[in-house]
Amino acid sequence: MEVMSVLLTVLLTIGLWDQTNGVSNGIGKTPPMGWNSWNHFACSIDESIIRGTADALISTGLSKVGYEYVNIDDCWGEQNRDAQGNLVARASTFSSGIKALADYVHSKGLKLGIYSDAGSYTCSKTMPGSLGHEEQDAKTFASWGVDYLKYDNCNNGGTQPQKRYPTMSTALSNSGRSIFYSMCEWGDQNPAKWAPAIANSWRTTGDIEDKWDSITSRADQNDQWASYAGPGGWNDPDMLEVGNGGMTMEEYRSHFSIWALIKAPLLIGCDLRSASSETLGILGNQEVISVNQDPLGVQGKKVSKQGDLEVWAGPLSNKRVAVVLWNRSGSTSSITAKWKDIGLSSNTVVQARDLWAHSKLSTSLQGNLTSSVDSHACKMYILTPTSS
Ligand SMILES: *[C@@H]1O[C@H](CO)[C@@H](O)[C@H](O)[C@H]1NC(C)=O
Ligand SMILES: *[C@H]1O[C@H](CO)[C@@H](O)[C@H](O)[C@H]1NC(C)=O
Repeated sequence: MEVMSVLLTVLLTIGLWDQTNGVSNGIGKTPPMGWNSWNHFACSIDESIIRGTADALISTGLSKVGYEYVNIDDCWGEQNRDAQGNLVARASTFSSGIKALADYVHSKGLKLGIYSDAGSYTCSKTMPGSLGHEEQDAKTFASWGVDYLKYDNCNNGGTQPQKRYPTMSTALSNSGRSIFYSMCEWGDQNPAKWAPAIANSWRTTGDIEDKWDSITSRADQNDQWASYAGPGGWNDPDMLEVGNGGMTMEEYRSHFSIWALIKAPLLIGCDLRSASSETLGILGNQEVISVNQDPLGVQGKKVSKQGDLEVWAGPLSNKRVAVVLWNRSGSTSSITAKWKDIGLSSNTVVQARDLWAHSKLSTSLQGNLTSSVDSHACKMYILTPTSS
């Protein structure tokens, strides 16, 4: 036992072990950032889309602001396993194979993600799931150079997720490669309560849609689990819809701001090869991204609400506070964030920086921050105390 405690002390001292959230695979210290094929392409994917997206992450500059994962969702494989029981890339759409794709993505300094399902078939039913094949499939993914696994929940035979998801976690740990483990069981059995020990992220909701009501409801459902998130393990209210065309730019700005504040994975879901400059302007806002990637890793929460006028906030490193004033109503309104609601003492004086205007407010503030906010829009700030 003495040996163990000495070893633990050494690990703690050199930083190889910490008691933050998450399966102890050492990854996901900040929420993952990247792209996933599902929200825009669903099953209509092929290797040229994946390569083109990797190219676009570089050419748009998005890789420089932190987006690194290129994640293939459902429909990448053949209907049947090969004679040895291995998953096989679909010959008609991924003829070069997943290893070649991983090599290409890695050559750009990016990482490759893949998808499977904790059931007999994936959700599309076009390919096998990994239930009962966890060790073999995890080894296959590792041998291909995969860096991220999204693990879905269809066709599961009615077995509880607490029985099915740890098996893949162990298999990934035994695979010989660091693979981000993204559980996608849609919030069944309140995964925030048990997934932090086995996964790097867990969905808290059903699938997102490119609609305002979907964004607001997913944000609210995810909010109740805020205290369970932290470095190494994150609540996941599902991937971004920014740029897919179903909402206004103000609505997309709100969607992105709230996802950043609540430390959600920032996984782009549009076709980046043809994204507009407005879309890229939202996704590429480094000041908003800095809130998401802040090393403190505390999920922001809804802290006050008057009708459809809401204040969301959370602490950042260096005693700073991130605040979103969010107007969910049908008309422009004034919204006030009060210090007592956002974790500042009443005598604290702050400088406020507007993360969308990219400017500091001209006067310092004490007690509250009040601003007019358009319908379905938000304002987002970082408050830096100058005295208290
Ligand atoms: C906000 O603070 C200002 C300046 O301290 C004060 O005059 C104002 O009444 C406050 N507004 C609200 C809504 O608390
Ligand atoms: C929120 O913004 C909308 C659209 O501009 C506006 O019509 C509405 O009045 C605002 N909400 C409130 C409570 O003022």
